[in-house]
Amino acid sequence: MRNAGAVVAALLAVTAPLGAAGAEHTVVIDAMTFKPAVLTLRKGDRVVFRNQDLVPHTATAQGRFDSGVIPVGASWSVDPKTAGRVDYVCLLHPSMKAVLVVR
Ligand SMILES: [Cu+2]
Repeated sequence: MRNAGAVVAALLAVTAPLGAAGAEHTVVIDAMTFKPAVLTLRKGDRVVFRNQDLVPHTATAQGRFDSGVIPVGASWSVDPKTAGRVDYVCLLHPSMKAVLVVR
């Protein structure tokens, strides 16, 4: 593909962190599972939830964050500001559970 380099550059520009703040982590949602099931990050890092499954999902931590419905092929991000263990689920499929460990 002639324009592959330009496409990659554009994608990097979109996903690069703003400013000198935190790193960016990705949680892939696929096969009714959050991967990784446990993700450790630092305060201010960004977590991008990318729905690569065949059905919509949410990433919801009561009292902390709620993505709302993430359509198939879409993503949503959050920047946890306080340290601690954050258990989250998919509201549409309560058996889907995972954890963010914010240091
Ligand atoms: Cu779900």
